[in-house]
Amino acid sequence: MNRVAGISFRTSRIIGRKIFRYLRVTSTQDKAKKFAERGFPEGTIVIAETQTQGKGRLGRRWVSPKGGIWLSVILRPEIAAMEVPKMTMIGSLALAKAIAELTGMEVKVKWPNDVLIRAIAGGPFKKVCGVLTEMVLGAGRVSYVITGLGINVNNRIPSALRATAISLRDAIGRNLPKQKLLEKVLEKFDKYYLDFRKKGIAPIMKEYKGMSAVLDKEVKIECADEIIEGKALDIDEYGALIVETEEGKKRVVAGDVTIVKR
Ligand code: BT5
Repeated sequence: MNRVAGISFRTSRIIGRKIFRYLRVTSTQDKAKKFAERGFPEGTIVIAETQTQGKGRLGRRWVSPKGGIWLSVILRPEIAAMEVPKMTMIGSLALAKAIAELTGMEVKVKWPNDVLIRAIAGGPFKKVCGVLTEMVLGAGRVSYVITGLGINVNNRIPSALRATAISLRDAIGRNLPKQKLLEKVLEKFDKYYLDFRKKGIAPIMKEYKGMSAVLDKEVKIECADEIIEGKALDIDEYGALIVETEEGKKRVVAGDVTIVKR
């Protein structure tokens, strides 16, 4: 049983069985990687009050001031490299379900790694969480995976990001108890991760698609070397987005999605 500030995680069987807490780190991803290299078990978590070099995808910065939840989970799934995006889906779904259950808000997942909420009914959905999955390969297979979860809880959002980003406090109008949310997120992550190990990704994918902000929408996707426009049709079993474009169906494995208003 792990204790975090007096709260017991009785429900968490794998995820959160060891928790390392820090006031300030460069990035919880890097700390978790060091622990993984030293052989720490699956489910080990690194959590920090602030990150000085919080990371997004493709070397982008993740703003991580006090008041948010910034954590990384060590995973050791027996999967091929092309299955690793499934860990991002598990993380996003766990975050979305935890927030929806605790706040009663409408929550959406935006492929591939965002969780969205909105402050007012009918208003725009904005990013409240981001997920970053990094993997390390050894002997031709996945040696371990670090899945990082960033949640804007009671932290201030810098003005430059306010058009697209939001905190739970901004949406609810009051501070949210961080411990309670953390416990819920770990409980959900544990549940979905165990489900994945037992039954594969299909049941998780079904729930993920049910909360999707992009499916059936006209989208523009900025990929590394091209921009793809079309209708988001489906997400396949490897977590790739299937888009109907003027040149036919395309399978997109990574990119930044904008929903195009028509
Ligand atoms: C992500 O990248 O969304 C992944 C974020 C993962 C953060 C967690 S925190 C714990 C762990 N340790 C880390 O160092 N990272 C993980 P991406 O989709 O590339 O989005 C990055 C973009 O989101 C930036 O370029 C900004 O535009 C925007 N952004 C930065 N900070 C934000 C924030 N706090 N909330 C919302 N949007 C933000």
